[in-house]
Amino acid sequence: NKESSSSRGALIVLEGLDRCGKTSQSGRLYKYLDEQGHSVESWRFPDRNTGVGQMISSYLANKSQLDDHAIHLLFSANRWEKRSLMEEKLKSGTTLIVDRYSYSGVAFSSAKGLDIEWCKAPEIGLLAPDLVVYLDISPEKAAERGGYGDERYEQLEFQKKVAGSYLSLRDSSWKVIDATLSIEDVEKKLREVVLDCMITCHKGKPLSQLWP
Ligand code: Z5A
Repeated sequence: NKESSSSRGALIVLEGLDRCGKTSQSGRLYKYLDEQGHSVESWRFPDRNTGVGQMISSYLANKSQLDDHAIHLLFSANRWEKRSLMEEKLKSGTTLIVDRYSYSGVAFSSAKGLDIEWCKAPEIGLLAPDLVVYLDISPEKAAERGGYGDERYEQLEFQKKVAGSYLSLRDSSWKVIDATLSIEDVEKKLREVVLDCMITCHKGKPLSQLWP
């Protein structure tokens, strides 16, 4: 399931618990790469702007109820509806910084008790990231950051389960950054691993698909 390509952009995914700093770091990384003259875009999942995304947003805000399997498939569909655009952008040389991806899908749904292999199945065939960065913070420390909002998963007990799910998903290719360091120190470490990855992609590393 490999495809050949040359001088393409990199697919960079940021993962982690709620409030680990993904949004802050995506913004900083985007600004840095853009200023360095790279073609770069900042994406996030769920993408709440699509029809599917609006259903997800309403569920997260507790405005609608859905079976756990059904919401899992919607999160996955939300990635599938962006797949061809993602491939187009990467092949045309644009690097994508993506705040949450399939790993969030599997980590959050399996934390509810759904079978992990069942959770992975609808993600098969999506583009595999060139780099997954896990911003590592304990659920307790994350909860101290300004408190949680009102969204469905923003509860300490549930975040503890999600942390456990992420642990079982992590593999040696993931880059783990201590998210309790200062924003500037996290930013510096993130830049290093991202620039390394971008060089590998520019040199012609082929795009591949989930799950490797
Ligand atoms: N979900 C799912 O179930 N299935 C899926 O397939 C996908 C997602 C894709 C919505 O996500 C929910 O959907 C999410 C997973 C689930 N539920 N939860 N939990 P979202 O993207 O809308 O929400 P979020 O990812 O949880 O984002 P967030 O709350 O915006 O957190 P963040 O982006 O990781 O953190 P932040 O906004 O950058 O920072 C949080 C605060 O900490 C802020 O005040 C910062 O100034 C501060 N901060 C950041 N870094 C630091 C450092 N280094 N030191 C001190 N303070 C810091």
